[in-house]
Amino acid sequence: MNNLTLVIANKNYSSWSLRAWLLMTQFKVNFQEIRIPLDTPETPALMNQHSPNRRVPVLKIGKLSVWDSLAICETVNERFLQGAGWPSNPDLRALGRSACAEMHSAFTALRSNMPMNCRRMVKGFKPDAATQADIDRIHTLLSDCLKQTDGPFLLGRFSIADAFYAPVALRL
Ligand SMILES: N[C@@H](CCC(=O)N[C@@H](CS)C(=O)NCC(=O)O)C(=O)O
Repeated sequence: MNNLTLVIANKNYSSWSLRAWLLMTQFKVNFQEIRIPLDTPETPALMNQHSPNRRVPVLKIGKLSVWDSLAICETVNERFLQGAGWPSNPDLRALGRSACAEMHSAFTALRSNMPMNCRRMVKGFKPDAATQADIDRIHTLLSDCLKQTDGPFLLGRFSIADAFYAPVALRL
């Protein structure tokens, strides 16, 4: 047993949770899952109990807590995947890391105007200019990644970059 627990919110709404969960599930890492429902009276106390920054996802490795989806994915890659979470080619790794960092620090219009909810279909949605600019940038970024290999995933084999951009595909 790895003594691993991933604390997440509902995967339908929490794109950051989904990213860590997808990586660990796709690579068949053995972990337990604790789900904290968002926006309930119990949410703040549960966040306090499980998360250093009162946000999810959090990965618990024994007594160690790792928070933030990107830190979790890198830690899982290093400790449990022997590096298989990134391509072996260093240029592709750098591209994937750039793409994930950009996901982390950008696309604010897309995130606020196109929230993740796989169960909901929106008819007649017209993105505003800022949202359209995010969509255009994502299209360019993903196309640039896909051009590098024969696929089938963004950088060839499934990688952390796919875990990071799957929720974006769901938003679109
Ligand atoms: N940058 C963080 C973002 C984490 C985040 O904002 N998580 C949201 C859920 S998607 C959260 O925990 N919100 C707390 C709350 O709504 O009470 C990451 O990548 O993990």
